[in-house]
Amino acid sequence: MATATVDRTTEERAPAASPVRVWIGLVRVGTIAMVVFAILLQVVARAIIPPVFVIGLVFLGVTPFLRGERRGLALGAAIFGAAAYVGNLPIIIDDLSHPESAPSFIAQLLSTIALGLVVVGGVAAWFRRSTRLLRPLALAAAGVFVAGTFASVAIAADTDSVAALPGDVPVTAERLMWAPEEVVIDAATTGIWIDNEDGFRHTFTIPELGIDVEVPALKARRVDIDAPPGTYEIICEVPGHDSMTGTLIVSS
Ligand SMILES: [Cu+2]
Repeated sequence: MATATVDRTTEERAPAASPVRVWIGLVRVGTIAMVVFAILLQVVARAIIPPVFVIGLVFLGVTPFLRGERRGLALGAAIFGAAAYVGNLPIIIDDLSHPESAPSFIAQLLSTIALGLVVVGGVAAWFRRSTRLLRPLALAAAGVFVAGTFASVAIAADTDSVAALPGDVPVTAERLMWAPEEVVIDAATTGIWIDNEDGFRHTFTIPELGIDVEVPALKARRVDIDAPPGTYEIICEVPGHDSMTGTLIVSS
């Protein structure tokens, strides 16, 4: 008799939230993290990145309405999140395979985990799944983010910049552009020193000369130049960096 009373009191004091509400809460955590990601990535890029801006805006707009039993909205957010992830997959895979460029690696790790929460939460809410897996899922997500962030920061700290040599001509990668866009060198030039001021990696690539230098975020690299007089195209081979074109002019 006494036990039954205690049980009922406990139940009245802490009514169990419905699984649907809990899953929708998880979707909301994911959409808020996506808004943070969108801001973070664009601060790192110091530029508006249209797809990221739109994705951030959609999640910002939907977040206040992700409450109660709105399973349809949660599922819609999940489908949008999955489409956004697949649509940006080449860029995401590239960033995640380069932990030495810590700012972009950490931002994409955040987006991967955030979209994972949105998709899992939205689908689980729609199908009214039990919340048994919620705690292990949340712990795994937090663990992967913390471990990945620490590893990336450590690897980036261990990645050295290369100093310029006398006779090098400097080129800067900044806000998805080469500066200057036209690099003029002569016989006295020994090499090109490439300084990456962006929070993500670039490649300094001159296909005609077989030059392809990997330049991690916020690091510098150099390359020897020994080319016949002429004009050569400079590009960056990182997915989404089509705006990075320049010209190397070797004068006689
Ligand atoms: Cu680039």
